[in-house]
Amino acid sequence: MGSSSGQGGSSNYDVSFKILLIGDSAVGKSSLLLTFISNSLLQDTSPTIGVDFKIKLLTVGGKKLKLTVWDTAGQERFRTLTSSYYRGAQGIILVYDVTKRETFTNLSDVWAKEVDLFSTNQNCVKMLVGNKVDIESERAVSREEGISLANEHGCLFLECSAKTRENVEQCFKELALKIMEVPSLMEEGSTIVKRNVLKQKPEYQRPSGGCCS
Ligand SMILES: Nc1nc2c(ncn2[C@@H]2O[C@H](COP(=O)(O)OP(=O)(O)OP(=O)(O)O)[C@@H](O)[C@H]2O)c(=O)[nH]1
Ligand SMILES: [Mg+2]
Repeated sequence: MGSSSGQGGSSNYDVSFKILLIGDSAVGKSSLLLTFISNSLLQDTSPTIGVDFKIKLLTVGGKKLKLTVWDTAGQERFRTLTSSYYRGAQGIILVYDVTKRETFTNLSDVWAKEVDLFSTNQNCVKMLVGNKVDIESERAVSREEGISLANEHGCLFLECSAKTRENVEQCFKELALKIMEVPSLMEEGSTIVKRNVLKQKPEYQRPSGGCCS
């Protein structure tokens, strides 16, 4: 499946959205993204330095989407760096680890506040994701608590596992579907595509064949 590199040309998709992954270090943000992008089994990841991003083309609700997913570092020393990546995001995924209570409480104490401070899109769609449900025996946050926090902050909610792939694709698809229901966000996503088409035009019109020997 088309996953990397944005060189594919804008005719390959109808809309383009920017999605941001945030949450404490080691909750599995990079793992979720890798699982979503590739078909390989969960690899060992190192903590993200600063930020990374990956591109995925997929079809949702009959539309061809280009998702640029920004994977931020959860470690506190990168916090000031991370703030600039909120700009222009249409969707934000707030991730916690269902086996580590602190990562859940930090969503209210730290991450939701960051979203309010730095998000430039008023209508931006948020999603709360509880990861690592494969280690059910170590669960420290119940599904009900997750749902209730999501309601409190007006977020969508899903529990998933980057290890078993359970619900991973759904996270991104449900978020994209919701973004597509918001007219202003949908328009933004389409504008980006139009702008790219214009940008690429001169290149397409360049005469072929060299002129110098
Ligand atoms: N059992 C299990 N382990 C997971 C899952 N997702 C991630 N992990 C493990 O958790 C550890 C941290 O995962 P990362 O994806 O690096 O975490 P992160 O949120 O990107 O961390 P930072 O980049 O520091 O913010 C790794 O050892 C992963 O293999 C999961 O669903 N189940
Ligand atoms: Mg990471």
